[in-house]
Amino acid sequence: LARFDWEDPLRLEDRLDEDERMLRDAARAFARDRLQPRVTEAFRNETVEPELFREMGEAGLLGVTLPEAYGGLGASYVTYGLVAREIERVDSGYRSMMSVQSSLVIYPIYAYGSEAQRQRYLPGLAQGTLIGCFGLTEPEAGSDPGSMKTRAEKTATGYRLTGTKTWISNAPMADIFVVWAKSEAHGGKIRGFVLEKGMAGLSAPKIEGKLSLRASPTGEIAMDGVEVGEEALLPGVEGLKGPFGCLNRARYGIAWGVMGAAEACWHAARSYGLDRRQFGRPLAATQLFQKKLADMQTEIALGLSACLQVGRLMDDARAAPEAISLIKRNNCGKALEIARAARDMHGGNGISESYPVIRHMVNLETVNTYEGTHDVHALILGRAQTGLQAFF
Ligand code: TGC
Ligand code: FAD
Repeated sequence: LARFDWEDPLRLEDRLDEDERMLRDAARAFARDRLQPRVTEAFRNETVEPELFREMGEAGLLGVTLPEAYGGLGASYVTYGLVAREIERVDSGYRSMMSVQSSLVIYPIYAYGSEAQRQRYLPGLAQGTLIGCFGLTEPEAGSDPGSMKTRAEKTATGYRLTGTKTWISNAPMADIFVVWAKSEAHGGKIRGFVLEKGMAGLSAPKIEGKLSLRASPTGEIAMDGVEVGEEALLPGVEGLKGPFGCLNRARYGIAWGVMGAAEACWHAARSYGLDRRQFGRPLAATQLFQKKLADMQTEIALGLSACLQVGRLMDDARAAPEAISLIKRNNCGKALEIARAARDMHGGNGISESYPVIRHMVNLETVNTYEGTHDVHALILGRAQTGLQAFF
């Protein structure tokens, strides 16, 4: 009879190659040794540690898919997903730092940037000596980024940017700002610009009072007539497909990442149920408890399997954005349900920072919302199968 591995019921491990396993193991060790010891304090106090980017960069975790010529590892999208899963096993905020840097800053500069922009920014971003952020969302344009108000006006030597971005991960400590604006010189089309910390009129105040994702800094980007040269424009893309090309990659990584957070909650609930005794026996000996563990195991195994399939399609340049919406939406929703159940299964202890479950639970509320809300991805999938758009 084939052996059943309760932690890997569908034998995901067998479907990975040697390099993927090796880089996954390195990310797991990094997460265990460098992130796990910091997370409780970082979440409690919203500690901002820019040096964490340098440590992630040294470990090769920031430019996983970036070609080696620019300082990356040149590895597969499957590897990128495996790394996201290991980091988010510790905390969604740490994965957020990594995925913004990789998919939302390094990727657009690599894919849409000039050779001069690539040379100037990519090695530092991959090493983590430069920190990047991505400004798409605005106070009045969240799910509907096409209605953004940020404008780029033409000047004699370049552009003048005016507008406000909000809810921007990494912004308060960023050196590099990839921002999207409607450019009058390009018929009002959305274009990408790379701004640098210290430019006149540019500021990035921290958003206070977050009760979720507290280990990851979030801010606004205020652009009050920021003057940039022609060299700040990303020349290789125009229209919403620019930012969406980046979001496809980040959403894909999130689908893997949230499975890491869900696994952490599942394992914690299992251990707790084996140790904790009520009514004269372990909680894990009750039918209700076992059913919840079985549901968690099933959803995580299916979610990871779907991630691997989409990852293989990505590496083959055959992953449709809607396939990414499907796994982003479903895996975030399932991970949130799993975290809520695990929190409940810990009883009163489940609300304490001594256990990881409530931290994962409140983090996953953000992850279910950003990069396209759960319902917005439903509308993307609904449109794809009916041909009818239901956004408005
Ligand atoms: P729509 O008419 O659908 O499309 C406009 C143009 O964009 C193209 N496009 C895509 N291209 C590539 N990949 C995709 N996924 C694409 N989706 C759309 C499309 O082909 C079209 O191109 P063209 O050349 O024909 O003009 O646009 P719409 O305005 O109707 O869009 C609606 C909707 C809901 C699909 C979209 O706006 C959406 O996905 N909204 C969600 C917004 C979102 O995800 N924001 C994320 C902000 S960044 C973030 O949250 C980072 S958190 C990171 C962290 O901390 O980890
Ligand atoms: P809204 O769009 O106002 O949505 C509110 C509610 O209405 C949701 O439930 C939504 O599903 C629903 N809704 C919206 N439209 C429809 C519709 N047509 N039909 C039915 N229901 C609808 N953005 C960036 O650009 N860069 C970042 O780095 C970044 N980091 C973030 C970090 C954090 C911690 C958070 C919380 C957000 C971050 N975001 C970032 C912003 C994020 O992408 C947006 O919050 C998200 O896209 C939703 O936009 P919104 O908050 O304006 O909500």
